[in-house]
Amino acid sequence: MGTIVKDVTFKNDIPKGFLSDTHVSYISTYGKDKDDYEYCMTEYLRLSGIYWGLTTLDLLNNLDKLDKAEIISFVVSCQTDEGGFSPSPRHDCSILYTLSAIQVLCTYDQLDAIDVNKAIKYIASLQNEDGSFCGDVWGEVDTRFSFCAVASLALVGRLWTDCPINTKHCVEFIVSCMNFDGGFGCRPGSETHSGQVYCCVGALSILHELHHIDADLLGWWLCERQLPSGGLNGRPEKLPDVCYSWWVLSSLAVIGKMHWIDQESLKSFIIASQDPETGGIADRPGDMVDPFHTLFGVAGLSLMGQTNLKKINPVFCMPQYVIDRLAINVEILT
Ligand code: GRG
Ligand code: ZN
Repeated sequence: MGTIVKDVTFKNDIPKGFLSDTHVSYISTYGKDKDDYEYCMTEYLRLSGIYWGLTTLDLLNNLDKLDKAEIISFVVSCQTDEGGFSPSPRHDCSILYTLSAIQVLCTYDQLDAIDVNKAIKYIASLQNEDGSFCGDVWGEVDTRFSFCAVASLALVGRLWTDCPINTKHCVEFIVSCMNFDGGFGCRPGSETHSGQVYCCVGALSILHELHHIDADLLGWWLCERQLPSGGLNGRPEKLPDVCYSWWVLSSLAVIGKMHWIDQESLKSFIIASQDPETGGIADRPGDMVDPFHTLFGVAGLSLMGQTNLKKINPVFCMPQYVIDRLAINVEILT
């Protein structure tokens, strides 16, 4: 007996093309009303929210719609005594928001606004003997945090010069999370998930250690994430979701296998997930839009060469011109 494929179908009234202007207005007005319910409820991830919105607007050639001085002073106010960044003032710091802070400041070319050395010490303090990283002082280990550490250090220029972490052990830990299907999980023995694949492939690409990957095996698992609707899921038996247009597609881009999926049908899935009235992109057609899925939809379209969008870097999920300005060279397989 065959397995039933879980997927979505499109209604008739889906948008026809990419609604660039509506996304600019959705992101640039998001958070203007500080009493808005959704805005208040997302305080615990604000700094990453700023990175999502700022990157989307930059890709859409509208970075000037945001108040640069206000954003930089907010980022500065999130650096804690430990050196890491919290999502909002008075929250706990973690390596996740530390990466977001560094990404925002790199895009604005304003790293000097914060105490970079203190942030670097914080990141290094989270590495364990086996090379893995904790996300914060509470001790959870996850390959997401390995990516955050490696990406942050590369962005501040401390991965190749005066590096404060053990990169050999860092690579060994990531490789120990590789599975029989070519993919990666959170920790050794954990199930492969596209989000973790993005993190591990990205960290190995920054470190120029992609030879550890079996690109044919991983490419096969990644391209099997595409469903008849054109959308991609995060692992077998799951529904498609626009954010996997980033986690899966960027991983395929890094291992040189983006042509293994049907890009036209993926574009249609992202286009169908836009809301023409509010602007923004949802996880799938008909759902509520949010800044997270808006970034990853726009970023996916940028990777697939959508016109009038800035080019994105598949590893850092930041505009390529920022990565070029920092002279960072990631490894990409061809
Ligand atoms: C610079 C873009 C960027 C990110 C920083 C934190 C991080 C590094 C990456 C996160 C990667 C990740 C784990 C993404 C997955 C997010 C997600 C949609 C999780 C939901 O997982 P499930 O299993 O959902 O609950 P599914 O789709 O499988 O039903
Ligand atoms: Zn999602």
